[in-house]
Amino acid sequence: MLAGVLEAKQIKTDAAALAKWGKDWTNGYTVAPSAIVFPESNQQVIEIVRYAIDRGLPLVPSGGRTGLSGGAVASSGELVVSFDRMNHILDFSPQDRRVTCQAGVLTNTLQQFALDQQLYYPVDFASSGSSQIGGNVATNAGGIRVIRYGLTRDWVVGLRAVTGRATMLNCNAGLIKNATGYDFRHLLVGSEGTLGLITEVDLRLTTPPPAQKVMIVGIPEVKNLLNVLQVFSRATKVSAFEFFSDLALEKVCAHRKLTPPLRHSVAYYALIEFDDSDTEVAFDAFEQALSGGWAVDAVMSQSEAQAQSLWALREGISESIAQYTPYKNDVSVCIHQVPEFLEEVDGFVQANYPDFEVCWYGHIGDGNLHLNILRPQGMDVAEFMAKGHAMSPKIFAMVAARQGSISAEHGVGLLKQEFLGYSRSDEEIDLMRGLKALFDPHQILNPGKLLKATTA
Ligand code: S2G
Ligand code: ZN
Repeated sequence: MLAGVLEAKQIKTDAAALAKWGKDWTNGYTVAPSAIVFPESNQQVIEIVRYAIDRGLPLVPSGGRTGLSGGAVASSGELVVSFDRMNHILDFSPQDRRVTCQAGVLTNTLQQFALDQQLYYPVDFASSGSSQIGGNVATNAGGIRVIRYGLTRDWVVGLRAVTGRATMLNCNAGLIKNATGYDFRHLLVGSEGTLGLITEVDLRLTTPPPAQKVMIVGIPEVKNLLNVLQVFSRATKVSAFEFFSDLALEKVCAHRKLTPPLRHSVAYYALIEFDDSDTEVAFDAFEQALSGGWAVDAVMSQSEAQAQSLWALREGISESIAQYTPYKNDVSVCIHQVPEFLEEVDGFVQANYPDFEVCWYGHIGDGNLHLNILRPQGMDVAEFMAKGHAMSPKIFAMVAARQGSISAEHGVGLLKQEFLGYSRSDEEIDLMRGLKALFDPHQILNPGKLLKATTA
């Protein structure tokens, strides 16, 4: 296979490799790739695509394999293209404040590189130690500081990708301004490997923020989350505004043997991060929240170590509830709609699935809620997943009624593909199919992900 293109060490077909590189963090799918290849250059990626075209062989791009919608799952003999060996930082321009990474560079390697240049790459999330920048771009990863710094898309100033025509696209090449027609860079960002295999990314960097403070505020009623968001956003330069329910906190404290942050438990907690210089006004903001009856208690970090321990209460949720094989939804609505949407979902689940526990957490600051239903003790995983899948259309109808998104940051992949119509119109999906046919005329790029596969 691919003799003359790849060396033997760049091809794996053993069962352990197929099992490892044939999936991501999404469970419940068959994992059955035909082989894993590890290109080391753009030219090798082009040759792999050409090889796949000649044989009608579907390709699945694979980065850090931290995806949560099955975007990197190979279930039916696909050839997995892993970017593990394309993991070099290729260029850095201090004047442009721009770095060029191969797709396989780990997110936190990029973050550290930026800090070493006295600059900052602000997109961050719990999986940044494993995720690769190519996958972050392919899913337009969001994370915990979108409220201040935006999403991955906002930092991509150029990229190279191999289309399904085995052609290399060099999109925008790091320019800040470029008014020369359709910007394919932004088409490829968030395309989940279905329009092109991203091989290199040009990212702009910014000035590192000043020292940050973290506050956890106890909020008894969900409707007051937004009052607290507003009073802190007015008073401080908010870097993050996360939230989690008392159930989520209970699971993290139990799993990681941590102490709850406040004296008494409360229905919801907001984790707020802001510039250290705003400490005084943050206290004033909290006083306002207290006198408004919106908040009941709070704790503020007094050191970087304490800030990290408060963050651990939020970032540890996903790992702490994994043992309950949660049925996950990652949805977004406009910020003002969050409280009544959350209460509508709660009411629906309690009325129709009384044995389901709803574990809420997420990025309230950008309208993104992670709705995780914990599997009831003793319920079979398959039965639970089937019930979750049957429940999702009802949840998505509530999302659609608010013109929200059925996938805020985790992507569509396999998991949300059949529900795409709750967030995108028939006309839009038809146009997406047209783009897919143009960029991938042989239907070999991650077929069946994002859009239902059509017979080629
Ligand atoms: C988060 C991580 C994945 C999940 O914690 O913000 O995006 O849903 C999630 O558990
Ligand atoms: Zn998230």
